[in-house]
Amino acid sequence: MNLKDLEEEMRSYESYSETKIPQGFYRIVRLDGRSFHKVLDGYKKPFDMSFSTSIEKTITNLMRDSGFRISYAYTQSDEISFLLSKKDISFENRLEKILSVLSGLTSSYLAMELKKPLAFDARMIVLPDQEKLLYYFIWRYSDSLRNALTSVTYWTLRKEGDSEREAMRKMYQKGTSELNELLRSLNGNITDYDPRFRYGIGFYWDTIVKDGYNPKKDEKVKCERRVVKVETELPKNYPRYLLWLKNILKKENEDIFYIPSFPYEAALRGIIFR
Ligand SMILES: Nc1nc2c(ncn2[C@@H]2O[C@H](COP(=O)(O)OP(=O)(O)OP(=O)(O)O)[C@@H](O)[C@H]2O)c(=O)[nH]1
Ligand SMILES: [Mg+2]
Repeated sequence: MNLKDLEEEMRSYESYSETKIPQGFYRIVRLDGRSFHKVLDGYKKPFDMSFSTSIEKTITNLMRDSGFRISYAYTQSDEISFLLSKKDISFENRLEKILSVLSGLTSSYLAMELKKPLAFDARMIVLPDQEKLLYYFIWRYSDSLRNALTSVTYWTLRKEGDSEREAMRKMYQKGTSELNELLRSLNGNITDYDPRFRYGIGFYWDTIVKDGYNPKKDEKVKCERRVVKVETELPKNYPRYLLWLKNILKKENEDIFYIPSFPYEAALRGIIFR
């Protein structure tokens, strides 16, 4: 027995280190803030613009500097979805590496912004085709609408003097249309809030042309630069969001060439799109 044997044996206990994501799939990493109800204690409820700006900076930094090729990112509440480009071959698709590095980087960027320790959990979503990829993003978008409606209704009840328990009781088991009704009866209006808090925020790549200078030839030149664009006013209904997303992903060569029909359409109807 020598040290090489020890190394080999010990490595054999790294049970998941060789777990790889199968090739040819769309990969999305979704991060969710751990116990953010505590981390964001003292921030404005239900929505805080400075927190939103911090998340915005965090995601922009991640897209620029993480070393991963991220085609699109979407955030709502305390969660972030990163779509990895099909051209991204970081860590040879090793699951543990991708999840831990992305969540570590995101946590440290945001911790620097908020000036306190925090963490994001991470999961990998592996999608078989472009149809399911688009469904995924509508799902998170509709979750954002529902979350926003729930938070606004809850905090409107609280402002009206209800205790935590009373507010929860009035909202118990209510669907989206009933919550909308309840909110209207309280003269609350979801459109009073910035669209980013209702629809979430999208991040994508764009190319801009800038004036530059070539010192060797002593002449003005045009330079192309890739920049991260932040969309804080996403389309206000899901068919238009789909179309918008399709165009963004097409520019990133993600092969999105058709808009699927959406079998969950009826289920989404309860959410009032404005
Ligand atoms: N004050 C404030 N809180 C926010 C804002 N956005 C998100 N949050 C908080 O983040 C929480 C996100 O929900 P969850 O992810 O289900 O709850 P969590 O506390 O992070 O718990 P786990 O994710 O299960 O660890 C919300 O319940 C809010 O408490 C904001 O703009 N302002
Ligand atoms: Mg959370």
